[in-house]
Amino acid sequence: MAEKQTDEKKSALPAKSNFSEWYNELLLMGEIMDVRYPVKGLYVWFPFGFEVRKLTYAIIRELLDKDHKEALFPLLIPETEFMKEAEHIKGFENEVYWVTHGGKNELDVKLALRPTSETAIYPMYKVWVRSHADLPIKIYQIVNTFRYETKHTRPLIRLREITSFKEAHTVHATWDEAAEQVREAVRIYQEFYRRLAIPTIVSKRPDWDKFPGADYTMAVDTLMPDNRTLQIGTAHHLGSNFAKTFDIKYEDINGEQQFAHQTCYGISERSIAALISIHGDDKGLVFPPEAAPVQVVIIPILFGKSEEITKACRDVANRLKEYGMRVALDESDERPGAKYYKWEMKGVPLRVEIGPRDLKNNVATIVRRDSGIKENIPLDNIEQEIRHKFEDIRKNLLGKAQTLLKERIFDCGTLEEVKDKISKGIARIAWCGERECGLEMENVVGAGILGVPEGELGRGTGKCPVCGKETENMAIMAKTY
Ligand code: A5A
Ligand code: ZN
Repeated sequence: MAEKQTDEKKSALPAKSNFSEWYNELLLMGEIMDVRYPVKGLYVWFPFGFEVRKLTYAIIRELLDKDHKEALFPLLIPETEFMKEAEHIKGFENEVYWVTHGGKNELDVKLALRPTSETAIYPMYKVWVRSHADLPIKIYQIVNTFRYETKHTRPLIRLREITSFKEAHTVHATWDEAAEQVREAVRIYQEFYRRLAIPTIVSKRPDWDKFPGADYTMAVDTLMPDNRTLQIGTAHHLGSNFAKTFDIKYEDINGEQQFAHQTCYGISERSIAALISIHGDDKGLVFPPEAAPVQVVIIPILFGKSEEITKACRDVANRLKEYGMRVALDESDERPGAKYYKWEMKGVPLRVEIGPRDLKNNVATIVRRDSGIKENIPLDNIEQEIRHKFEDIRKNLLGKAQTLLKERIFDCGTLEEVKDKISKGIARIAWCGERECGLEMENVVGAGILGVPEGELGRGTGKCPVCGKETENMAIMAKTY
């Protein structure tokens, strides 16, 4: 497949300003996902894309492994368990795929393909939780889940088989401890996205948009290049709603039986959709070094003294590899220009060129993918020099993305203004917090309220555009994926 593509005349990547076409073409040319699988909403990871997934998920694993345990629960959920929590069923029943037959035999109890795993995990939590000494429990799994999505499906963004669903499920003694865990989950996701140089906005979802069965939902959103927001993570306080339906009880210090309190939080390959979309440019993929399958590509610039240059390039490649970097040395017969093009498409953060003049001065020429800036660095301590550049690159990518986000948040005084601005980004407007007002605002604008964001963004003064009440809460509204 990869070979075949290079044989054919290369078609150019559409400009990023044409986001939808750019995105689809980039997934193929960058060898992230193949969209030609013959089932709607199901896509195939190319090996290169899967490498990006591995590196990205290594970060979330690292963050969770500090105080969570990884486990693995079954894909199939018996209808009898699935149907226990009324709100949860209402939220998911139209999205569930059912297994009804084993061979030619109809099953006595239908089996749901998990759309999410509360109802697979909580029957086991009922068995596992006995005493306050068993708490807290913090478990996560990374699995595929299935949702019969009826909105427009899109690779990495809205899937019917979510292939990389990281879901954590925690159990606590008290409601307050669970609330603290929700905050902790949000902090973990913020750190995860900081490492990927993706700016985020955290907000509490309005009541009508919370997770089915939750007391409340905290969401992490980012703004995509086409000015729509993408929800790239959520953390839910489940109260004791599921504990009551699944009978998850613990004996407290006084020997009394108490219902447990729970949280769950999840991310998916939407994290990779955001990574690619936010950093990519007209030349292709751009990765922060931590997520880059190839971090450094070395390109020999051969004029005359080829042997010496070849030797120097191989030497640098080995040194960087030994230093722990992911390195490609491109010794193919292609011309340097063609090599640049190819590795730029692949998002390699740093290109190292070594030519006769560089060698004479004992330097290498490095070119950054994020900024295009070219400079000479001494060969003697090239490892440390490059390592420092990596951190600069991540910071620069995050800074650029943050600026682009800030420029697209618009303060609005009226719903008319919101309507006007919403095609350009996120609209910020006072909201009294009442359900009726919120629903009316959504109605008039034709877009959703994401919530009242945490921090500065959510604070201000103004009058609710529906009831006119003075408020200090600012809500954000946006077109969403
Ligand atoms: N059990 C909880 C964690 C849960 O299922 N929450 S959730 O429904 O909000 O999903 C978690 C995250 O998965 C969402 O915030 C979103 O980023 C992602 N997600 C949800 N549906 C998706 C889909 N069809 N395709 C890709 N990602 C999806
Ligand atoms: Zn109001």
